[in-house]
Amino acid sequence: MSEVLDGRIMKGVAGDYTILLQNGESVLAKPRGIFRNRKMKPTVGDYCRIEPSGDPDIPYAISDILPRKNLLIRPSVANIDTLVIAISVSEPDPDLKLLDKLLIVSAKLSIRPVILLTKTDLDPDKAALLQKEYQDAGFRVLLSSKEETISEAETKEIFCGNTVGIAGQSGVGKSTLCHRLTGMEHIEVGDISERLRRGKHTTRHVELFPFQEGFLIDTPGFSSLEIDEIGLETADVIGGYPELQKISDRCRFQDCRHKGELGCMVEESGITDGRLSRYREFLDIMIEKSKRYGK
Ligand SMILES: Nc1nc2c(ncn2[C@@H]2O[C@H](COP(=O)(O)OP(=O)(O)OP(=O)(O)O)[C@@H](O)[C@H]2O)c(=O)[nH]1
Ligand SMILES: [Mg+2]
Ligand SMILES: [Zn+2]
Repeated sequence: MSEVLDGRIMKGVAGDYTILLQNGESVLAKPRGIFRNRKMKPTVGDYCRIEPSGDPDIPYAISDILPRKNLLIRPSVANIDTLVIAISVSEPDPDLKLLDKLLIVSAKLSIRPVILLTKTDLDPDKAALLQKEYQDAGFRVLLSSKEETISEAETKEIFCGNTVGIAGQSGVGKSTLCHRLTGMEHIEVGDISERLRRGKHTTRHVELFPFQEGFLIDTPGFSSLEIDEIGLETADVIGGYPELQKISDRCRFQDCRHKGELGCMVEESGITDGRLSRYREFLDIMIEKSKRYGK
């Protein structure tokens, strides 16, 4: 009988996957052809079953992927409990549309969102404003700067026993945080290659690191994320706006979309002008999309 082992996918580069086994050992594996037929791609974060492959270079083959709790398309990660959405106050300027889109996706997949404002040293006033805007909306907001990162108590609360993905624009400091938390040297951070004068060091692969009895997943940065290309429906948009959800039953019409309808109580929600206009923009895009596809 062949030896079957259970593990978790930590990393996948050019079709070769690194699997962390229950005994703490990491091994290399290639997926069996069956996944291509099933149109299922092994994804970092997946729990899988492996068997010896007979190939000395890649000694194992992934024979099964266990049912997923959730699957995030961008970044591509499976089975996460929490998504840390990293956004810098400056360099690069905060992309609040991207932040709101990731909040919508998290709500849809029942993933707990945590907002991490980075580089607060570069503009403390802007950091305070953004922190207030998103805290008032109902989100957990953490801060980190050159001098200080998230506290030990926060680290415990967010990470302990959980699988936590970190996502956000390129250059906001995702890898810097992973590096500071885990102390692992091989995480790719901008500074390292600056020293080698090779220009900016961008993370190219999703990678999972054991951390705090759970896992931390570093991901490559976004350039763009289109609201109508990530498997969302019109009704999902409001999920990113808890302050609007709270007042929905006070509006005159039960199906009020808070777009200026008669008797809409949107002003009681305390939503900021910026968040309201982003909500309305996303809703319009999704309504247009559903018209195009006739549903
Ligand atoms: N001033 C300041 N710079 C920071 C801070 N955190 C990270 N940086 C710098 O920002 C640059 C980018 O950091 P990375 O951690 O590589 O960013 P990333 O989000 O992983 O970027 P990608 O891998 O491209 O997605 C590096 O030069 C860091 O040193 C911070 O809190 N303050
Ligand atoms: Mg990175
Ligand atoms: Zn309304």
